Amino acid sequence: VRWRSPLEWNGEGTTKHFSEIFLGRCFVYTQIIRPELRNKDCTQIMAAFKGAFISKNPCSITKEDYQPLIQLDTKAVPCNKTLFWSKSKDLAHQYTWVHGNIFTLEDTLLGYIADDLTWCGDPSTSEVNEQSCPHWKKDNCPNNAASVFWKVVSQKFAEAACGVVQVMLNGSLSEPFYRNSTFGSVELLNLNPRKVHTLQAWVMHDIGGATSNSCSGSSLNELKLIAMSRNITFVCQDNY
Ligand code: DVN
Repeated sequence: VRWRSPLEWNGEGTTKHFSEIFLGRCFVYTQIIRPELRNKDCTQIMAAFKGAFISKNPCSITKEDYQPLIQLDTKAVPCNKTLFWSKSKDLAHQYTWVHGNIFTLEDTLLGYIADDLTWCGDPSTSEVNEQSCPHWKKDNCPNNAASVFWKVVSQKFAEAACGVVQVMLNGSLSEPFYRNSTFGSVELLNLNPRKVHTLQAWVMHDIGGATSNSCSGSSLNELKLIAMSRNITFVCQDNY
């Protein structure tokens, strides 16, 4: 076995002051944003989060590593209030912030805490690695701590959805729907057709960009076919 020194990875290291930011966000969320969660134990949630990747090979994290964490987050989004997004993160979050009663993954506890953070461990220490972390593309390391986390929480978020679900897509791209994205490869395929009757796409275009009607294009048609094959009604609106 050749031990990798903690300097070798091509991605940014664990976010500085990771633990303080984690706990701060957890307390903001559970005490202020959703006071009905005020009895959650943020120290326990952080211990479960770190337990998934601390002292492990940072390219060999498994979905099972995150199960103890997932079991601590029990609050599901109400029916008809789930918003997925792909290549439209800022607009989607501005929308849910203004709207107040529709939720992206990053408006739920674990998504809120982890949004825009970087984290990884190293087998030789029980600390986080602040020097560098595997980059999901550049290091040929698909099973890194962050990618596996987002896959697990995205899957759970999609499985829990019910009623009509929304997805905001970026109509200024040639492929607003991209099959290999998290939305295309995880969330779409984990919607439960017995609970989700309709998928509604909002295809947003850059203001001042070329006018287009992406809903009638081939990329959205691919999404429509996948939804229909799963017995989910598909509706699409340009520039909702
Ligand atoms: O519905 C949302 C939300 O619920 C989320 O968890 O999944 C959906 C968004 O993911 P997406 O469809 O892949 O959307 P994007 O815009 O392609 O990716 C969002 C971000 O995640 C990007 O910053 C990606 O990094 P990048 O491409 O800019 O370097 C990043 N990302 C995507 N796939 C990833 C990943 N990061 C790590 N590992 C992956 N496998």
